[in-house]
Amino acid sequence: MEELHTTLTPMIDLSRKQDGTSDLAAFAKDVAEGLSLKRKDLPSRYFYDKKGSQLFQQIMNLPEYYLTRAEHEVFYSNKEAMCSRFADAGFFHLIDLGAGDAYKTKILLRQLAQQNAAFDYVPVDISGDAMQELSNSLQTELPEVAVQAVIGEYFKALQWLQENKSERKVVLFLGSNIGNFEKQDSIAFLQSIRSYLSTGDRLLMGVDLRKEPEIILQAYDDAAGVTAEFNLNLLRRINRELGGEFILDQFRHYAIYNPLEGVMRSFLISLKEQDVYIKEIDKTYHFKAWEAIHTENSHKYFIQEIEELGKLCGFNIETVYHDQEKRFADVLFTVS
Ligand code: AVJ
Repeated sequence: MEELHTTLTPMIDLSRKQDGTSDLAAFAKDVAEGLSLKRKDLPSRYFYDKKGSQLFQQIMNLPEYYLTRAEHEVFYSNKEAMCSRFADAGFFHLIDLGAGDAYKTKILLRQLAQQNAAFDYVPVDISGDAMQELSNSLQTELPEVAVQAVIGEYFKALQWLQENKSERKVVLFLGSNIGNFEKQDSIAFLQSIRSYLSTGDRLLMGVDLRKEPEIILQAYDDAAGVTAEFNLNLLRRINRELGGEFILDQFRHYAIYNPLEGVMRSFLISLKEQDVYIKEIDKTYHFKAWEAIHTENSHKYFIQEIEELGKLCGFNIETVYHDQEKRFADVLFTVS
């Protein structure tokens, strides 16, 4: 297949909402719902405003946050094997859900380019800025790779791909992002992904594995306090975008690991009894002293759990790739 690499393909922007509601209205609704619960709860997807994304970049470079380095090692030490699998049946679309800066995926892209594999790269991300930056950086670093960036939510992007691209697909869902979902939601998420794929397609999913509790705990409660900042930034975002009146130093970050369930949970705890007004919602929320807001779950898995999860959703394990210490796995599934 001949590709014209000098042609700049415009990015596909699926981020505009069809139903007339704004992102801000959805944020306000979710915050209002979450803070009205008996056990207060805020969705972790709202961590990632500009400041939050920067803090997450910092987290990935922390000595305690082993996940990113471990997955990088998995990719680096298995790139030949992974890429020859991907490319074993002709042309494919490499679809990167939540691509961001594609730091890890670039290892595969370089390998695939070196192998002269027939593919194009379809990074998907809700951040238009990130997709523009990634397209530009790939244009200089790997001009031989055809790139079609998509701005939008995962399922909108997958639906667009299903309707517009008939060729084989390899979907990447990296970085233990699956770990943020509750069990039921992870099943629904993977079943949805499966519904946009066909026999012969593949999924490569990055998962953090069960390990010594102290190691996990430190990854979410680092000495420099960056994770605490990241968690508290959610309140800062509510203040800025919704006119909230949270006083940040009247809350603290608290993280705890449950080894029975394999779940790392993060909270913001009110240090005293207080009322917090949020202008955009026009409501005041009461906090008792030591009352918590649950902000995030990060699941750690046994490979057997991942195998069962895959089976429930129409995926069979083809290969499990590990780092040397078996802290992290990238699991290659085929569509069953
Ligand atoms: C981006 C969801 C994989 O759960 O490890 C890092 C986010 N939260 N430190 C994770 C996160 C606190 C991260 N994921």
